Amino acid sequence: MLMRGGTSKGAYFLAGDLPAEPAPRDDLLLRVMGSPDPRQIDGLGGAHPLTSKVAVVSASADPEADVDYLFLQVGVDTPEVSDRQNCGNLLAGVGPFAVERGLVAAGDGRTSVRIRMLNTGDLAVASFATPEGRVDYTGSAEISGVPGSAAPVVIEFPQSGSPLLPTGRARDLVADLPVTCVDNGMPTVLIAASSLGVTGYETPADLEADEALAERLREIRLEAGKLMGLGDVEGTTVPKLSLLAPPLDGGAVMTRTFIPVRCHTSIGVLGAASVAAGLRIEGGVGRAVARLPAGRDRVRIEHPTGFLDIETTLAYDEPGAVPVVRRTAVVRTARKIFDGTVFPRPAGAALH
Ligand code: NQM
Repeated sequence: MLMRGGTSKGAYFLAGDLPAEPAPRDDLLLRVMGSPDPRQIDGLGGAHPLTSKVAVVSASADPEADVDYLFLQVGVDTPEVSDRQNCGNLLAGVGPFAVERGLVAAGDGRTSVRIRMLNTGDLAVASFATPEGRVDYTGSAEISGVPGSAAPVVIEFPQSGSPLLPTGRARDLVADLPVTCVDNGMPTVLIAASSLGVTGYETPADLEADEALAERLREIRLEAGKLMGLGDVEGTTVPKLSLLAPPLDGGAVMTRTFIPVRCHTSIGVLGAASVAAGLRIEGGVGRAVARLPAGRDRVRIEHPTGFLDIETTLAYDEPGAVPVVRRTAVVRTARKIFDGTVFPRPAGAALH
């Protein structure tokens, strides 16, 4: 099934319909999406990392979850399929897909699906409208980056298993630049845009065209990846890099997020959750840039095409300690676009 999940689009599969072993599965998915090819002309992919995604869903053996969700990022112009990051946008389609495929019975009017996210091991609970036992995709919820409106999918993340500050510090000096390395579901490096000599209000296309910036970001990412315990991150999609600038439209902060080479046209859900929690860290680089709403858990993250509201509840075990994120919540929408049979490029077809 082809679905839009939040501001991304991907192919959703039942795990049982794909080879169980990663190597033949990934080979098949590359051929399904039309990769490697910058235009993905011979497959389902949309020629951008945000539209070259796969969700693999199955019934869960875990008593805490109804379904398991494995996210796979399929390279556009590289023959790579990676399970090293999660995707909170495709996550929005997982609950509806599970109901569509009969993995979860629709509730009376509304359905909640408990989802084990296999990439991180964390849990999410998605709830959405199911009048008369069917998923209703129509509704009045609007999210920035998607035209029109659709039914809201409310997603809650109970406490994440990973430490909020992977380096153990609120601020690190990486490639001679102050950064805050944070992980509230997505490893992300926060950097004040001004410290890189940009405003943070440029268009994604202008930022992507800046070769000196790209080289600087690459350097920062490789060093930050090691500090965050991710090892050699060359060729991987995490950590992401979020450039922060003061808000323009009443939010807490303006962002330009590199994922990690292309600049996001909006911002990822878990990326935004990580930014939202990271801004609130005492001594972090976001503190001087952001305008945080006093006494409120909801933080509005501005991005190139609008904003994303994230609720994070932080708890301090002792005053001054690194906080623990108790709960994160977000509203997304999803839509079934197409359901049918995909005909992958034949195996072994020569690529030039
Ligand atoms: O951060 C893009 C997206 C994402 C990931 C990326 C995402 C998230 O917008 O949860 O959703 O950061 O590669 O789909």
